Amino acid sequence: MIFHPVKESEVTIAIARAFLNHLEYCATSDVIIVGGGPSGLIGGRDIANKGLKVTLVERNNYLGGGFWSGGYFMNKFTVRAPAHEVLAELGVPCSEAGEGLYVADAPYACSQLIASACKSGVKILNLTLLEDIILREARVKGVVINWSPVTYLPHEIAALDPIPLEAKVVIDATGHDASVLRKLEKRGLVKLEGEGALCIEESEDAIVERTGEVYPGLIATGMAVASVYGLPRMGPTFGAMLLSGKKAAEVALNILNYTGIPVS
Ligand code: 48H
Repeated sequence: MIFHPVKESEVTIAIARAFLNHLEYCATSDVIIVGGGPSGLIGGRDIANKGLKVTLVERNNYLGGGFWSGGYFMNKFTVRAPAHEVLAELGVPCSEAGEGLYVADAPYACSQLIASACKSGVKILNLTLLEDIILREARVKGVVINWSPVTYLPHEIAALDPIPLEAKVVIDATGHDASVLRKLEKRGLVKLEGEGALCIEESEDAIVERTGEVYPGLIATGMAVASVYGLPRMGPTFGAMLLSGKKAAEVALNILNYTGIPVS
């Protein structure tokens, strides 16, 4: 026998206990990130690296969002300087494809980014859909989540109530969907302009510049920022996603400092 003998029930109990601890940890976070694409992963990593409690909610079973491929069916992506410095920091090789333009391997970059977020201490709830938000005293105070597959089943079969998770700050990193912001929009609390047409030159700077708090307690990052302000999209160049995520982390840390909300 190569492997140590264990009873089948021990396997189930080990998983159930570990998940219960995990969920209990995620129930109160300093920051909840919704969306596990490039902006959410890097933002979460930077915040967790400061010792804060970060939970990342992702509706898919896998993390990475649109970062697994560059565009069309091609698994290479580009960044413009200075975002190549973030790739270097993640240990992702890239080559110069033109002046200030770098190309890298998407699966390599995506897996390194996921690993760095996990190593920093970000706790992941995958297969988990943001269903609603917690709103109190005109401030976003957390999210309401459910198991993703439930939403694809008829209501008669899956009348399953969601559960709330509290946080001091929530970051909408849900990309083109802007899923968290839409929960505020449907209550008339923010207005979303909708994404503009593609213009690489303008979009990347604009997205990083406009990354910030859109409503008390809610920060927008990545492509969600384009949906709020009607900014152009940029196709398969990802530098703005990385720098926007980093800026969202700075904004979150700032909010936690200036509001004096104690961090865990
Ligand atoms: C839980 C959810 C929910 C929900 C969505 O799309 P992403 O990769 O987002 P960004 O902004 O980090 O990066 C955008 C980039 O991938 C891209 O699309 C670019 C650069 N496009 C340019 C262009 O011109 O098209 O990741 C968002 C993640 C995904 O994994 C979703 O599954 C997840 O958010 N998500 N998770 N609950 N309600 N909605």
